[in-house]
Amino acid sequence: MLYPISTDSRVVMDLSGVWKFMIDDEVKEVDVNQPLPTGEPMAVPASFNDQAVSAEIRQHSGYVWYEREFTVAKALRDERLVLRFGSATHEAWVYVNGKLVAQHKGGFTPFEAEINEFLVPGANRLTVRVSNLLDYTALPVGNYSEKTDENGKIIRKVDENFDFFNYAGLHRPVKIYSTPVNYIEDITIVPNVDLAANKAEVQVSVKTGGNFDEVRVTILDEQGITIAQASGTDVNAVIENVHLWQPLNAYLYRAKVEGLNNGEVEDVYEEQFGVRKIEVKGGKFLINGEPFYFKGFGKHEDTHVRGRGLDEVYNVHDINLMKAMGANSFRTSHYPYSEEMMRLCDREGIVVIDETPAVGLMLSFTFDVSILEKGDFEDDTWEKLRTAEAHQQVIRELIDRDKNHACVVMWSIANEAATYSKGSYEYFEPLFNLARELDPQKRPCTYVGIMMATPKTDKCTDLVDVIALNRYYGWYVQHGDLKTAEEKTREELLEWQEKYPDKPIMYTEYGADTVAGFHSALGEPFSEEYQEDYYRMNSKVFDEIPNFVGEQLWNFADFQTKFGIMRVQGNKKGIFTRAREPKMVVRYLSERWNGIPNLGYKK
Ligand code: BDP
Repeated sequence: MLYPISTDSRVVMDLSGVWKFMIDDEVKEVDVNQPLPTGEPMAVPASFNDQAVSAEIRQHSGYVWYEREFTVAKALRDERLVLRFGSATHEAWVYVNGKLVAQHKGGFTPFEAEINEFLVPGANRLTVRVSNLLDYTALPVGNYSEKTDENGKIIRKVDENFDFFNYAGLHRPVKIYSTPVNYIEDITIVPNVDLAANKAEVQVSVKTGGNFDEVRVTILDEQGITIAQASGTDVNAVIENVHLWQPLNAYLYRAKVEGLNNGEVEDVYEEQFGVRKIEVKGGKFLINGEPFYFKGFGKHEDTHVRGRGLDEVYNVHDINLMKAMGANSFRTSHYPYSEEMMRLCDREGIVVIDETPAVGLMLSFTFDVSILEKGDFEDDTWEKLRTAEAHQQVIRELIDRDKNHACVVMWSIANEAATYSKGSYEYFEPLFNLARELDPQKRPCTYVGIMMATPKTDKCTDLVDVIALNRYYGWYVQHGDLKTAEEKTREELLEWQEKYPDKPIMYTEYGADTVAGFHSALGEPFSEEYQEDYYRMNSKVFDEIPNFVGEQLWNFADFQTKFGIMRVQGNKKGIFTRAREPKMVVRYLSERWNGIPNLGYKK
């Protein structure tokens, strides 16, 4: 799916701003043919939860309504007009002048609809009903319950089966873009690099709507100089002396795609792309033929007041903080991030592990691994969950959206699922097959494994290209005992390496809750000293393991969660506070990471 941009043939209108908002109390039916009976302001894009100073709004589970007016200039009315949502979390019903024009489930991927037939001259009313409900059919997974109060009103409740606040609303930009009636619908770019010959063959496939006599593809370099040109909806362009996209040293070519009729260009779209080669071989993760070492983070889209709403200021700032630390990568834990962030990472050379919103696929929890090691362990996760359909849909939508991004080097199909339980392989195998079939660039695939999924208990490792581990030795287990934690870390990593000598291993989470400003001469847990000792211990072990190819810690910054006895104002595992002030450990990690090359570490 193409990102909406203005070109010689296209106009983009941004509907960001202050909309009207109300909670649906489910007592009085909302009439979409009338303006919403509310004066409550709500800024878009953003979560609704923290903007209003209202516990009722913040904690609401159920449906909410948004509305605003818009006008389309007369000059555009004969164009094809598309209303597009960057995301609506988690489900949306969209009405233009009271008519349903789109419905979409899944809170982290874009959707759009042509709206020409619903428009009137002058003011048009755009009304959106949004649900933040999650259950056993949805991703992420929520524990859903409802009851009826004494007045007959339904009280719904979502208990997050995951460790981040269930922020919701119109999180990403809402736009109307125009295209001509004959238009470029999609572009797929696959660069095949010949490293030895220093050249690349770039396959560009174009999907069109309507009719064109000719489709013309031009490849331009960063200076705007034409490198290649060809006609057709499936072209192969050769780039000699290719300028590779490298981690932290991005180079972006452009594919200019034009649709022509009678020799005249009707529609034009430009898609940026990077040329790079990703391989997993002999226990190494190779970018452009060289072993890459992941240094970075699991993150969240999470900022003060905006919640999970797009915040480009924080996006730019976060990437600058990463670069200053010598980091080179992050994972979009635990859902697809905004398209704006993906474009920024392409530009900045930040390496991304792109994750689906499949989190919370685990209905029982224990740190007692010995139970899992006994015979054929089975809990009721794969019996009770009905997420397969949503999972397939999101894999389709994520790959469709992000397939051309140079920054994306691997797909993460899930975070911490019950891959130690019987039935998990049967659940995941078709999903891995689907991702591998759909991705035109055939990137590696993984899932991120929970602590209980050990070399002995995990049932799905055969499916992954890279063993990605979330580990909390020294925090959730061996709490405060870094010496034993070190032994356990080493023991487990060596066991993985021995069992799967060809698969690279990396940490996708490790961390310790740390209260900024809390210090301890004894290095007690929760102190800034403990956080630093914890990371030093882990680094030491990582450097001993030959196939260990990366460290992405948990978490970049403190973030908001649901209320819980282990959470004070949310999760404090950030190495930055939520306001992005560094904790003490940032100095140590910056020194370590600035000393580790992106390519060629552990040759
Ligand atoms: C892991 C989860 C992550 C949590 C983290 C933690 O993947 O979402 O926030 O642990 O407990 O289980 O801090």
